[in-house]
Amino acid sequence: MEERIQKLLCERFGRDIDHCTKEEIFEVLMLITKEETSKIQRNFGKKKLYYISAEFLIGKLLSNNLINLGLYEEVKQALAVHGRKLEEMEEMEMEPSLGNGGLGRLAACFLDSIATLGLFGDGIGLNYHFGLFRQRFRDHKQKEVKNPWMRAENWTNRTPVSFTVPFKDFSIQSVMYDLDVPGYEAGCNRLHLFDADTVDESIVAGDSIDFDKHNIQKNLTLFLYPDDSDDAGRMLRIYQQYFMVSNAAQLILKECVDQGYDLHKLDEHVVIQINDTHPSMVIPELIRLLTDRGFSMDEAIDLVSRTCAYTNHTILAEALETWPTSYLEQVVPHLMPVIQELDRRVRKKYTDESTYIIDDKNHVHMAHMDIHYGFSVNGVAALHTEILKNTELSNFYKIYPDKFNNKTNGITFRRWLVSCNRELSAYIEKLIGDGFKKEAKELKKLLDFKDDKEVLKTLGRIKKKKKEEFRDYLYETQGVLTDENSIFDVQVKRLHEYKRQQMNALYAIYKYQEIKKGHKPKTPITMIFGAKAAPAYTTAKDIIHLILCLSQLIEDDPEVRPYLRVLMIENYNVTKASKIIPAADVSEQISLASKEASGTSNMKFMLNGAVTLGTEDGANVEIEELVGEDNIYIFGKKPQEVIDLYADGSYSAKDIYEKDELIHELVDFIIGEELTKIGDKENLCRLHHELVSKDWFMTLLDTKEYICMKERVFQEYENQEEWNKKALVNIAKSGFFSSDRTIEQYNRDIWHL
Ligand code: DL6
Repeated sequence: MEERIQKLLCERFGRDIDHCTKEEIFEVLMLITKEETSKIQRNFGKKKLYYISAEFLIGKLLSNNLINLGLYEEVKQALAVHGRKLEEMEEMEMEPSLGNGGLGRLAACFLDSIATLGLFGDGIGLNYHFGLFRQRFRDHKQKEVKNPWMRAENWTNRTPVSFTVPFKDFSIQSVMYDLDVPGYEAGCNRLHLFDADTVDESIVAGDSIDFDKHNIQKNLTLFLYPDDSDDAGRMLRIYQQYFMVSNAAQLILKECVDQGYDLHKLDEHVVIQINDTHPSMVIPELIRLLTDRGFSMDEAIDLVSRTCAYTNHTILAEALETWPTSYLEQVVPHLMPVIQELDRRVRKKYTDESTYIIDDKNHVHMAHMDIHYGFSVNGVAALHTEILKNTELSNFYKIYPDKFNNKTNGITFRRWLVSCNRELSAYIEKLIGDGFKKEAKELKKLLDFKDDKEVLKTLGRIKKKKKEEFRDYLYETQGVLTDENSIFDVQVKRLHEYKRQQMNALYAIYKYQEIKKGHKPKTPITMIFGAKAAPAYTTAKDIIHLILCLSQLIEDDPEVRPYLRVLMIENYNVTKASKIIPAADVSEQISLASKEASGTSNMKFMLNGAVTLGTEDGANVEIEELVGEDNIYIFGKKPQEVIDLYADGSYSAKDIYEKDELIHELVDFIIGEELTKIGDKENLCRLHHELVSKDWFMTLLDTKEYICMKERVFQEYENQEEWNKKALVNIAKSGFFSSDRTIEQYNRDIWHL
């Protein structure tokens, strides 16, 4: 390996390893990894899965791919001979900006597991040039700037595959870029990312995320989730979605024809997983393409319905997409007759208007189309699927009880343990062997060490080491020095009111006031946040402002700072997740019960030995069932209580605020002198008003219980042996959340590859 690295460095840069920069070495390692991946066998089969998703949050690939190829140690040693560190080269890699949150990261974990299990399945998405914005903090506020992550030499390969995608007034010629996805000690699949040569990065002004939304040829694949607060932005999203699915549909048919398959048996050779509603237009597009090839409408609809399966990732109405027919007429008029025909058939068969595809306001409900014309509908955690069946989609469940099924999410242990926590992974391997990397349930063997004091101490030492590493990382990247001897209490996820970062901020206010009164915690507490807010989501941005103001207030207060810190990681992404999750003691999963479909960071924290403080929501429920109530802290109203509160409209934040002295005081602190002299009064007052007069996601409902439970968590942390035992039980029971298990279930129940 050493020779090979040297040879390539000399060929490309005319220098040997001792004289090359980290960037140059990274580039050569990437080329070697790509070459090695191209040598492994491609998975193949008579039937192929196409996983279509607007997001693939794949993260950096070097170490992950080296691990999967079994080359990590070899490369590490080859570099070490010259005093160079693989970790330093990894830092040179730009993280691809192809996703936003859990949905996109799930798609990436799934690709890893699909390849690892030797299943024949590729991903299809878009090659966003700037992807999701990069977050900067300025004046205690989020500022969005563009994220130019692509480099001339990168992981994707341009292919000759190209399709013509028709829009109303023009068509666009696509280009397909491929990225190899090697499984762990297994075969390889691909992620196909579509793009267009007409796209022009120079139309984005400076560092900003502003551009001409009307110039589709130039802007089509610039950004993921372009601002949709105006018509042009919404229309652009339709252009993007159609571009993605038209390419997907054309690729699928081409591959079938190339294989010599009979398209009349499409469903025997193809299964399409529609990841959330962004790819839903693949249904009418495939029907259109088949009828163009002479298929009758009846047969085309029947075939496509037996080929497509839909995953729902949210019950939030705002995230269940609907598009006005007038928009679709302006962008893809050729699709409208198909959509109208699909709707007409539904109306003919069913009387329940709530299940129609086109409603009386002329909006097309994408999820409705997926459910009627797909053969499977799945939720992403047991509770979520039950809520879909009994509440949100109950009218559909009545019609199609057999289509509904649950597939609890999972994460790949290769990235979220083996790669991001090499120390813990190595120690587990020492205790129980390395079988857990492929058979995650083998982690259960760790329970044999539950009462082994040495093992528990070692777990504590590993945690401390990961905290030290995070301390160094945060200092290098943000200039903030954390205390590795403090408790790391971590909430990292997209910023949304339902996830209730604002409730966590109220705890910070509570603790600040307690310390001011002289009630100091035994062990200092570091509250760590990481979150991006959608650029047009005002309340979410106000919550970030509150957190950053609190952070500043405490940093400047010598009385409080030794006992409490509030820190926010800037531009939270996969790379930063892989640094903070192994270092966390407490995993904050505090969404309003019934609102978080699953959550996947809860699983990553658990696997790395953090203990969950959470509500009865999403996959927290399944974590609790596995670890038992002694090894998790659950608080707050139950999902059904919350559903009932919404149904009878009886929740009143104002009542709580007016009747409860403590809550009143905490909420008013937001607009008090301490914070308004640091922050922007307008933003803080707006947030205060939102909390008191609306509080749509019921923050104040659970705040007191949350504070009590969090106090208990910090008290119990003081008994380190007992705490480490909880950590061990969490790790031992996390095997269920391997995405290998999830994918086995998708394949067994839905895909049948
Ligand atoms: O299924 C992956 C992930 C879940 O773990 C999260 O609970 C859920 O919020 C997320 N859903 C989305 C879709 N839109 N919204 N909101 O990102 O999916």
